[in-house]
Amino acid sequence: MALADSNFLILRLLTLVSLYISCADKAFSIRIPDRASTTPRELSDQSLKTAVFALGSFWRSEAVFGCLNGVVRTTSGYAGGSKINPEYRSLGDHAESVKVEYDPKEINFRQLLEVFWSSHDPRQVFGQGPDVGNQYRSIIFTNGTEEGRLATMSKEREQTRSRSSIVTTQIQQLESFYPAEHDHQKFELKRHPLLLQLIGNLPEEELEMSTMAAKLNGYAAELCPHRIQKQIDAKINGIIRRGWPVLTDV
Ligand code: MHO
Repeated sequence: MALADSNFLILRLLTLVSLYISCADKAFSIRIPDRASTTPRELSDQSLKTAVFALGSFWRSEAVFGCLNGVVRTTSGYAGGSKINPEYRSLGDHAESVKVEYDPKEINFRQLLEVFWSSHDPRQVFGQGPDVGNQYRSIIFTNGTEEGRLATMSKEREQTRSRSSIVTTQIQQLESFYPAEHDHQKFELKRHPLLLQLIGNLPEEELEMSTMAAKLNGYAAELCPHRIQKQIDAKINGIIRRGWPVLTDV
């Protein structure tokens, strides 16, 4: 088949696939990538809020928060230290962190805190599981006194749950957040070429801004809430059952 023909066929099949999938959850739909619409148009950046957390490897942290409804964008990065322009191999005193941009009409800081506490073990000292080191420490970054108050209250609650061990989580006013290198953004999603293909193999900058990529990143790591994980499973299986365009000839 000529290259132009096969491209056309793939485009047609993709169109059918995108028509087939109805979008029950507006934050997640698989469709032909529309280069201009990968960032939610209806939300201007001013209406979004930002939260930053450190809870172990940022590959995992980004996946945990990316899957939540109301989270618009996630970015892996470095925060909590003093080194200027940290890098993965020399991050100095920073902690691996995730920046979460969210729509406060859909999810709030209190709910994000709940996800924070339930997604790691804040009693572990100097790391999380096999990831050992200061860069994996647990931190809630705050922006203003109200967030500081909510963070402190939630930490006290967490501490009363287990009196025998100390909750190591620090609460800090956010100073700077340095985005990590591209390789560390949507890391879990990038391990799944099929999923990348499903959203149209977006260029790196678009992938990093995309709400759907943030969500699929959580799905790829199997870190979405059960209901969302199943919902995405069903959509993807539906696509495959109905004949995902597999290129058999070139
Ligand atoms: N357990 C991970 C940690 C990577 S992290 C982004 C690893 O495979 O090394 O620091």
